[in-house]
Amino acid sequence: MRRHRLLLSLLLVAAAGTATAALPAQSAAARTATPLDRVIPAPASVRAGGSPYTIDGRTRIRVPGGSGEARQVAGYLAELLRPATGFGLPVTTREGRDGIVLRLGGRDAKGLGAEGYRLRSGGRSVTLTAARPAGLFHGVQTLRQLLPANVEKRTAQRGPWRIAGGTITDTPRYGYRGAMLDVSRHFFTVGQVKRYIDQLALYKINTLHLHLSDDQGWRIAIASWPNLTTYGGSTQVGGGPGGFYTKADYREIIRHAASRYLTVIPEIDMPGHTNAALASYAQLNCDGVAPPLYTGTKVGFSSLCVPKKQTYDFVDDVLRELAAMTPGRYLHIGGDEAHSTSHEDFVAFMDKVQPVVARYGKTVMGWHQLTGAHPVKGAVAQYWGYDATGPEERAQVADAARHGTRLVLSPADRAYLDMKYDPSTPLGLSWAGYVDTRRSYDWDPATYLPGVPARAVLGVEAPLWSETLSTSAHLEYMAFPRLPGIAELGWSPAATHDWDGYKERLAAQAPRWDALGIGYHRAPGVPWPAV
Ligand code: TNX
Repeated sequence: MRRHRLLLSLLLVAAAGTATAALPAQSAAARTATPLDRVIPAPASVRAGGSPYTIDGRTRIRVPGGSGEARQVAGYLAELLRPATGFGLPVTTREGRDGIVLRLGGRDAKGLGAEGYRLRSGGRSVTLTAARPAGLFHGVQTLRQLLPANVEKRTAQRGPWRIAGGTITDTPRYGYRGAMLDVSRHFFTVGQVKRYIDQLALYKINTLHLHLSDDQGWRIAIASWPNLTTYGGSTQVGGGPGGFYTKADYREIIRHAASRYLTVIPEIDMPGHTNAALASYAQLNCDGVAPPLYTGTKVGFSSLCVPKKQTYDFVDDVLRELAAMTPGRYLHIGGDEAHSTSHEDFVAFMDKVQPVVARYGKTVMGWHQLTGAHPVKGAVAQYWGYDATGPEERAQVADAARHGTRLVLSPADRAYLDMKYDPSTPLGLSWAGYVDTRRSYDWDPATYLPGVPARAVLGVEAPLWSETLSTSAHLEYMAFPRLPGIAELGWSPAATHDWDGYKERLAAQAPRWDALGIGYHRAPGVPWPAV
């Protein structure tokens, strides 16, 4: 029996040899294993050494005694590796000391928390250990980056598929590591959003904030106010056809995000940025007259009618339906650039709407203008100021943070992926200045806002506003290479922060983006490999 099996595996290896004989040769760089620390985000701790592990035709993916979720992660890993390696990579729940082993819980998982993992690689196996399935998933992203970039291709490639020997122990600095996509200014389909989610997951981003409504379009179906989407969703910047998500579409986005361990935070921006809603329902306007749909890019001209009772019936219905279809903890209520709302009205509106979020079992998130009203207990404010933001505004945010409001940091001249890299960037805006790759990486979330206690910072988020962006290629050109830098600020310990080292690791991602079909910007200052 044993001999029989040996013979079989010899045959398999031989077959694998002939099958790959016709494949393009692997570059020298790909033949030597990637060092364990050449990963983004930088792992918290790396101990290199020992023999590498090589994935081959006999490799199994083991989930010893595997629970449902651990098996799903194993299945995801198998699907990731099979096309390029050409190996079967069967997933098994049998114990064994060889192959790729995914272990949930146990002694070795102590201290790894909700998202951490340990990766041990040696001659016989590579083992991922985590306390929670999210940790296994993040470990898989590390494993993936340690393999040659060709592993991302969907057709058979030549190996070897080697993982350097040693141990990585890795836990995140912040629990909130977000990216925002504006699907209002230009609409993006479910497929486009899923594609972006997959790109975010590669860098251990765990939150997708969807900007679902703005002046130019309402993108989420609300059954009690159907015109919001049928009319309010019918256009976009430049006058295109727009679009919207049915509840089933939205659930599909949430399902896909969850499969990549991302939580979705939906945003309904209020009381400004509401022209699409005002155009859809005349009764929401103070004068009872619906304005026309808007396809330009100006901000700050619209407002819900704060004194009117119908406004709160509307808000209640929208937040109730949104809460019912959102498993995550947060509902984002916007609150930025309400330039057509008086300060008194803004405060009255925010104070009235925040308890509605709580009534439907959710926690309020808002842009940092929320700190100019009275943030409720537990509220999260998203800071989007920049170097030109005045000291009073910063002080107001810091003051709220000292009184318990938690912050997500998205400084516009650092974290906004829609800012041009430099004057020659064909897409994007520049109101916050130019944001080159180094600038977006080179700051520290813990010390960025003076007077904010470190514990008030939940994490970071990279927003991508879409006034000038209408295709996935546009999104990717703006997000790559800056998004991985924000992801690293969210995950990696401050001690790993170093532009000179980071730019080398960043450059090493380029072949992976090529293999994934991501058209990144070859930004100056990064030693990109020759094409
Ligand atoms: C400011 S950031 C806005 C958005 C724009 C963005 C463009 C924020 C909360 N409001 O309405 O799309 O600038 O960069």
